[in-house]
This record gives sequence, C-alpha cells and structure tokens, in this order.
Amino acid sequence: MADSSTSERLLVTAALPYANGPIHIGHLAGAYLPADLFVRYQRLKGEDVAFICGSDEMGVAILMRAIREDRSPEEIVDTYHAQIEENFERFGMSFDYYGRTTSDEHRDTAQDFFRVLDEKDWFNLRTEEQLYDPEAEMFLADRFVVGTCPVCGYEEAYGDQCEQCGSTLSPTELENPRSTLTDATPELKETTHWYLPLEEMQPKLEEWIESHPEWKNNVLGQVQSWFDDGLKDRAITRDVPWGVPVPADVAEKHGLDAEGKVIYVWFDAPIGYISFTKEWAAEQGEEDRWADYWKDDDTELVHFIGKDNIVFHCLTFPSMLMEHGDFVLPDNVPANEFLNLEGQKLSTSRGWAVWLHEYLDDFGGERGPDLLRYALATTLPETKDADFSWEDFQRRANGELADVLGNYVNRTLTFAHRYFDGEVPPLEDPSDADEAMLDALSDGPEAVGDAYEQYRMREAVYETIDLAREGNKYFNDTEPWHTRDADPQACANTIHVSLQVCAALAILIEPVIPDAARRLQDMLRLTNVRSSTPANDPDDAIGWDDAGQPLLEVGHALGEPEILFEKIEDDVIEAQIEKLRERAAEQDSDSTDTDMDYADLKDNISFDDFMELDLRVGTVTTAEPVPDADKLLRLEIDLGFEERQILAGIAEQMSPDAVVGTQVVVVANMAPKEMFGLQSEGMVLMAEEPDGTFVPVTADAENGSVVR
Ligand code: B3M
Ligand code: ZN
Repeated sequence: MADSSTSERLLVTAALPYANGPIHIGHLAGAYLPADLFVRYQRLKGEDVAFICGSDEMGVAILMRAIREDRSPEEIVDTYHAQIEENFERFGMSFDYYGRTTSDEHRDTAQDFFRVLDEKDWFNLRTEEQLYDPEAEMFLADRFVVGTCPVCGYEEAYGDQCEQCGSTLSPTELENPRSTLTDATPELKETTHWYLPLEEMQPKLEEWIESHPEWKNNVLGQVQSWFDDGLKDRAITRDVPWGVPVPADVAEKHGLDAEGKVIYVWFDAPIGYISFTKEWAAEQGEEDRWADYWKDDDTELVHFIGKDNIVFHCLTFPSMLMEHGDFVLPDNVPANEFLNLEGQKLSTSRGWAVWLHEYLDDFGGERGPDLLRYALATTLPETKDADFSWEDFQRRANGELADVLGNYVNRTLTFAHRYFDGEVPPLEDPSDADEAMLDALSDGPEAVGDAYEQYRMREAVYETIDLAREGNKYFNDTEPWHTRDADPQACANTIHVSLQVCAALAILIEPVIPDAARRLQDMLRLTNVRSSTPANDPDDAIGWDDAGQPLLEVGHALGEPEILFEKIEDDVIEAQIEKLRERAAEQDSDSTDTDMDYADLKDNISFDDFMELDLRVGTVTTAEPVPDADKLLRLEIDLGFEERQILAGIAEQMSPDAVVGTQVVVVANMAPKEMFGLQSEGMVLMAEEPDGTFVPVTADAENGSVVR
C-alpha cells in the first residue's frame, strides 16, 4: 500500500496542459483538483511535498493551432501559458512550481535524457517511407493527416488514432490519406526515426505493473488491455518544425542530419516534470535539491492525470525512466475518468464546456473558487465517468456549504457571543452525547486522511462534510436553547464541544475550500495553523493530526461570526444553463449556415437495392461504455421480436443516460461484426451534422415496425 507517511518526501505532478486552449472543468476534475486536494492534505500533515506542473508547449497540437490561426507557435503558447497559469492561481491550485516546456532548462534536460538513452543503444532506429505533403514540403505526422481507418472504415481518422473505434494508427496505415494542411494527397518519402523499443520492454513493464496491485482498477484495466494487444515500438522523433530539437551530436553519431527533426512531444513532456523540479530547486536557491526528489528512493512519485494520458504515464515514461536508470519510478498514477456536463460529453468545439476563466469572471469574489472546488470534488470521475450539472452545483453550494457547514458554524459562534461573552465556555461533566461528539471529532483526521491517502477524494470530502452534519445533529439533539435556562452547564458543554468541532473542520476542510477554511480559522481566532500552500511553517504549527484534539482553550476569545457561504439564487444557475445552451446552439447553427459542406450525393441505387435493407424501429434499453473503446457505446435494443446488441460509435457525442429510452431506427440485416471482443448485430441510424455531431434518427412507432 502506498502510504506517504512511510516515505521521506513526495513529488506530486499534475499533467502538463497543452498551451493551446483554455482550461475547462473537465481538466480540473480529471487531474488538477484531485492533485491539489491530495497535496494540500499532505502539506497539512506536515509532509515534505513538491507539487510540480507547467505548460506543455511543444507538439503537433500547438503547431496545428498556430497554422490554423496564422500565428506563430510562440505566440500561441505565450498567450495560453499566461492565461492558464493565471486562472490556475485564481482557482487555488497550490503548485510549488509551474513551468513551461519551451524553457532552456527543459530543452537541455530532454536532450540529455535522449542522449543517455541513445548512448545505451536502447532506441531502435528505422528508416521508412512516410507520408510527405509536397505542397507544404512537410512530413505529415499524427494529426496532419486524415484518411479512412483500416479497422472500422471511418473516413476522418487521424494519422495517430481513429476517433471512431479508438484504434491506435500510424499515418501510413490510413486508406486514402490526405493532408490536413493543403488537402493534397501525400507522397511517400524516406526518413529515419528513433523508436522506443516497447515491444522488448513489455515483460519488464508487466513485472513492474504487477508489483502495484494497489493502483486504481480503471488504470490497471487500461494498462492490461495494452499488454493484451501487445506493446508496439513507437516513434519518438518527428520531422516537424516545432519541438525540442534532436541533438545534433546524437544524430551525427548515426550518420544522420538532425536538421528539421524534433523529439516527439510525448517523449519530452513528461521529462518536463524533471526539468521543472530543477527550475524550482534553483529558484529556491538550492540548485541540487531537485535530485532528492528524483534520485532518492525515499521519494514517493505520484502522477495525477486524466484517463487519456494513462499509457504515457504507466508505460512509455516509466520505460524511459527504467532504462535511464538514474531516476525513481512512479509509485502511483491515480488517473480519473471523464467528466460530462449536463448529461452530454464535454466538447470544446461545440462550446459544451464550462471554461475556468469564464466561471471565475461570473462567480467573482472570494467565494467563487471554493464553490467550484467543492462541487467538482464531490463529483470527481474517480472510478467511472461522472456528470456535472448546474443544479447539482447549486444544491451542493446551498444544501451542504451554506446549510450544513455554514449554518453550523454560524449558530455555534452566534450562541457563544450571545451567551458566553464570545469566549469558549468550559466543559464539565460531559453527557453521553458530548462524549460521542468528541469521539467522532477525534476519529475525523484519520478517517478523512485515509480516504485521501487512497486517492478516494470524493469520500474524503463526504467524510469531512459528514462531521459538520453530525455537529448540526448534535446541536439540535442537545438543544442549547432549552438547556440555557434549565441546565446552563449542559448548554456550555454543547457550545464548547461545537466550537471544537468547528475548529477541526476549519482544518479538515482546507484542502477542498481553502479560502473558506481560512475565513473560518479567522472567525475562531485559530492561529498558527499549518499552511496547505507552499509557505514555510513554524515547527510548532497546528497540523492535520492535531485536528482530532480539542484545539480551543477554555476562555479563548472568538472573532465575530460572518456568513461563510451565501445561497446561490435560481436565476444565477438558470443564466449559466442558458449560456451553455445558447453557445451550443450558436456553434451548431454557425456550422450549419456558414460551413455547411454538403456531402456529395452517391450514385443511384435501384428500388430493389433499397428493399434489400431491413430497417426496424427499436428502443434502446441499455447503453454503456465499451472498455478501451472511447468512441463506442454498447447498446441493447428492443426490436419487439428480439433484443439486439449493437456497438455504436456515438460515445463522444452522447452519454449513455441520454440514449437509454430513445426510439431509434436500426439496420436489422447488417452482417454481424466483432469489435473489441463484442458482437455488433446491426447499425443504428444517425444524422451527422457538419461539426460531426450525431443526432439519432427517431421514430415514434411500435418496436419492430418496418421502416420504408
Ligand atoms: N499535454 C495533455 C493532454 O493530453 C498533455 C499532457 C502531458 S503530461 C506530461 O491533454
Ligand atoms: Zn476506426
């Protein structure tokens, strides 16, 4: 079991966001918030933590955006790096260091890493024919080429992956390839590249993964399916004009010219974790300290990522670290699944997303970040995809933050001021209820802490808010408004105990809502609490484990109560939902009006040809994701006379919940086909809009009815 308390220091990383667009709630729920919760908890425990992140500024994604917007890649990354860094800070991300992969330190570190592995003769060099765009005079790596997927026939598959069936591809596997830069038909041209020898690394990686049965099931499951398919060598250099250059001396050694060759972004980006740790240490004036975190076995390295980054953090980067030999390997990679929004997949192109910068502008003021942190922390897609809705956001804010936590604090402090001169009253002859409450309090830090240690953030937050809920119940049950006259000491006991619970909460809730926690600490005049940010703490600061003990002395003078959280009105929530719908509608109609690119009509068919089709009405009774096939949903469809299992490539556009219950039209005599080990017995008809959105063709008729 990975237990941070057994290692001397923690190095925590969060995936490096591409500096080619703003951050949205999906990113936050996938990697950033869970990382921040974990780190803040660890700092409150008093652990030595370095929390490292930064912008991923290399790679084809950046270059493509630059070409599309007719700007330089430098301009793109400068713009988005600044925006992302600023908004992370406003949201309360407590990084020790936030770097950029365009830094000199990063270039040197990545090149050295590459050089070391090349000197060990670890890479395979291969000379092959690759797709080349004669008009753009460029090799077409990854997303610079689209074509027909050899696996499923999808016509818009990218050179590195088919978004329809999820298959990993290489550009030359595409049928009818065309350049996304010029639309030209690519030529084949010879070029030499360095490959990661993943095939030969598989046994070593399997053995290492087996030593981590404690990792999350969704992570182990994905890794296992990569193993089952058999790992394949991956090219880690590219012929594109943006990236960390392949070192000239290394190329020369092989009789090659490094000119125009760069290191593949997924090789250099994780090395960013190392470069940024170096930059951080140098910034602290302790140049060599980075090595403690990367080279001493007493370090626990944890990578927080979203599920689309699993293969790179669990297989490719570890294989690089193993072969390099100087560095520690990750102890855990607690990846999250995806977050949906209002029942639909997040889609940046459709505008179906909540952007962090817009949220922070709309929910300005000090409470905004905490509200979003809390709503997301209670909805994290930890074991499966989860859904964020604005109504849920409001319910959490009003029901839990305002009514449970805020109300408990407020009534306790108000009582203390009104009847005990704003001081902590003494506890004498505690009742069973008082004792029980103090017991719950003393269990708090461990119960919540265990959940954090095991990367069960949602549970940690529920446990914390439950303590406030219990506090409220205890307050109600002991009825201080009655005992005030009937039994003043019983009343004093209730307020004494409740104040201690509030003090504990002021610490235990800090990872989730750090701003409110600090305000609560101020109200209680609870000073000298350890910081959950990178600040330096005095040795005697009060920390996480102390929160189980009563922290406030009898006679301690309290501050004035203030409202911890205001309620969020309905119109604020409605405005957000409206904004989302409007933008999605705008995007949809934009693409219909201006870019409608009508598909060419196909050749005529005879009436008999048409009659060959057996189209039937059916109702979707079950819909669920297909493991490892990001684009597919497994549907069960009731055709009246029988049930069918059909795999539909709609998982990007529709959440399972949105499909269940829909009546659809099915091609019932489609030859069955096996995909991802499952039989697909038919096809569901969908209208495809210009932006790629699918709309099911529905029919309000008896299941089994023939469509003609
Ligand atoms: N830049 C982000 C992504 O895939 C990617 C992560 C790099 S982590 C080293 O969304
Ligand atoms: Zn495909």
